[in-house]
Formats: sequence, C-alpha cells, structure tokens
Amino acid sequence: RPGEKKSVALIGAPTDAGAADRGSSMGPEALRVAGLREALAARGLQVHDRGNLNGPGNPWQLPVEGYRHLTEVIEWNRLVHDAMYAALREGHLPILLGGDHCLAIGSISAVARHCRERGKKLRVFWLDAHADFNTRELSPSGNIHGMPVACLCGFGPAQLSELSGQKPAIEPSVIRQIGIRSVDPPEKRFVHEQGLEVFDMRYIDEVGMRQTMEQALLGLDEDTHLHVSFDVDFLDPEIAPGVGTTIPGGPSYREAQLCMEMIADTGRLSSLDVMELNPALDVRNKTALLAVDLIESLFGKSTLMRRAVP
Ligand code: 4U7
Ligand code: MN
Ligand code: MN
Ligand code: MN
Repeated sequence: RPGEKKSVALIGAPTDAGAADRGSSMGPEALRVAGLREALAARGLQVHDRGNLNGPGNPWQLPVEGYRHLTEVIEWNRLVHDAMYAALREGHLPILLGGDHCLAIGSISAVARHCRERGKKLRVFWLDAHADFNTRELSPSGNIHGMPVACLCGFGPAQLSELSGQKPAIEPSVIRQIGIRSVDPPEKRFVHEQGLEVFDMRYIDEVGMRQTMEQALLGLDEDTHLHVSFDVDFLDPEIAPGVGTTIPGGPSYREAQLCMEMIADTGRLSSLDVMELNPALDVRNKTALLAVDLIESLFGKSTLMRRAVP
C-alpha cells in the first residue's frame, strides 16, 4: 500500500519461566524505557504498543522429567503464538519483547503458520551465543530457553512442537544461526546431525561479518519472510552485560551494527524477537539502550547517506 506507513506491533511477554536466571521478565519494560517506541517512530514507522501479555508467574521449581516449568512455558507460548499470529494477520510487523528465549517457539510457530497460509518462503536468523538446540534428553539444565530451535524442528513436547498446527513447524534448512560460541557437547552432535547452518564466532573471525551475512542472506527473494530472533547474549558481554548467560567473545558493537544494517538492506525483515534482556543484571539500562540502537539499524538507520563500499 504505497503512501501508507509501515506499521509495527510491540508485544511484551514478561516471563523468565524458561530461563536459568530470574529477571528477563523485566525485559519488555526496560526496552520501552530505553525508548524503543520513539526510535521506531523516528524511522517513519507507525508503532502500536499492544502492552504486555498476561501469563502465569514463575513457580521457581526444579525440572520435572527433563523440563523446568513446562506448564508455564506452554501457556506463555500459546499466548505469544496467538498475539504474534493476530498481529501478522492485521498486516503489522510484530516485534516480540521478551522474556526468555523459550518464547521464540510461540513466535516462530505463528510466523510459520502465517507463511504457510500465504505461500511465502521463510528464513529464520537466530542471533545468539547459543544454538538453543537441546532436547529433554540432551539438556544439562532442563531450561526450555535452551530448547526452542529443537522444539520448532519437531523435537520437543507436542504442546510446544505442534503450536503452528503442523509438526515440525519449520525445517532446519530455513535457519541460519549467527554468533554461536557455546554449545553443549551432545547438543553439538545433534546440530550436526540435523544439518543446521551455523555461522559460529570462529567463522565470523575468519571471514568477517560482511561475508558471513552475505552467506546467510543467500537465496533470499521477494517472496521470503525474514524472521530475526535476536537473543541479546549474541552481543559481546563487554558491551551487553544485561543478560543471564554471558559468553565472552561475541560480536563487537561495529560487527553487530553491520549485521543489522545488512539485514535492513534486504528489505525483507517481517518479524522480530528481542529476547533474554535481563535488567536485573544490567548497568543503568545500557544493554537495553544498545538493543534499541541496534534495532534502529535493523530498521534502516545507518550512519552514512550512501554506502562507500559497493
Ligand atoms: B539462551 C544451555 F547448558 N545450553 O541448555 C542450556 F549452557 O536462550 C544454555 O540462548 C542455554 O540464552 C541458553 O541450559 C539459552 C547451558
Ligand atoms: Mn537463546
Ligand atoms: Mn543465548
Ligand atoms: Mn540467555
């Protein structure tokens, strides 16, 4: 619709039931306080803040049969799925404000359902220090925020794996994982077995962020829905301390900016998760401010008026 402003819907999901640490439940509000709405509006977007979903609290219990807080995680993912799916149907670009990363199951299930109905191709960018490909059998923790990619690929409890109305919700071939640097040994074997395309930190060190992104973006066309699942622990903890599971050696500020800018350049970004921000561990909300800064780049804010490098 020419002349009409592109609209984004902000959906807050304040839970940490899938995580190892408490506090990512405060993520949505910290992103708002850091000026997310204003930053998106400044990019020329119409912003609809849908407020926060209202799900169960965190019972803070030990894992049962390999899953921690499975009941709560299922309920939250149902809520997230329904809210994301409704926003997509209304023509918005939905942004899920996490919350821990288990919620990407609901979010990406909604995106997969939407793409199936519209006959669109799907590409998922998983920006994370972790592969999040554990299962109940493989996981050392039982925390479901370490399992969303496996659940989406059909390896998980039915109530999570079948949310999109189809199991698996997505094929491993649609996923590109970027920034990975912490994978549990059994999880690693499973990642290889399922053939996930992983651009780990070693790869980024060797070829640079530019060539990494070129590779990850290969094959994207005008029929592709690009979903970005941004786990804030993707970033180097020196610049982004406000996350539960910090892993050193992540992308620098410049590398992260380039990553976001190259996604923006494709014009294909159609949905986004901003996950795992933990204000309880942050310093004067700086990680939230950094996340907002990077999201601005993801929506096309770049430093120069034109590109120096073709
Ligand atoms: B996050 C872990 F054991 N692999 O499964 C696990 F190291 O969403 C961490 O990427 C998972 O932050 C991290 O518990 C999940 C652990
Ligand atoms: Mn994650
Ligand atoms: Mn992570
Ligand atoms: Mn984490």
